[in-house]
Amino acid sequence: MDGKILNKLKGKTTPKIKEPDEFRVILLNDDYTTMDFVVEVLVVLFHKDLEDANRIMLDVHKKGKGIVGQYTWDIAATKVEQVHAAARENEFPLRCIVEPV
Ligand code: TYC
Repeated sequence: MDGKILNKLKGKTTPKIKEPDEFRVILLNDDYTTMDFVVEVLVVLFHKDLEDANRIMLDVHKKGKGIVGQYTWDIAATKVEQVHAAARENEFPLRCIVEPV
């Protein structure tokens, strides 16, 4: 049965608000960015502790990519820009991407 009709029958209204969509920031491996730089990025830009930062960096290094975190669109897009700006400044090819959850 149609959801709205069913809701009416039950005396409910269709919810008009929903949680904001979430996006994953995915870090990509490369052969040139130093491990230390990746760890620094994870600590400074993503507020990971050293242990988490090392774990994520090694996971990306071994598997080719890995999830750094899940954010709303604006935050995710800003993180990606910040990573690319820091990488560019330090002449590393480090890349990250956003994907919908
Ligand atoms: N593969 C790099 C190295 O061996 C380290 C690295 C890890 C680079 C994670 C990017 O997202 C990355 N120096």
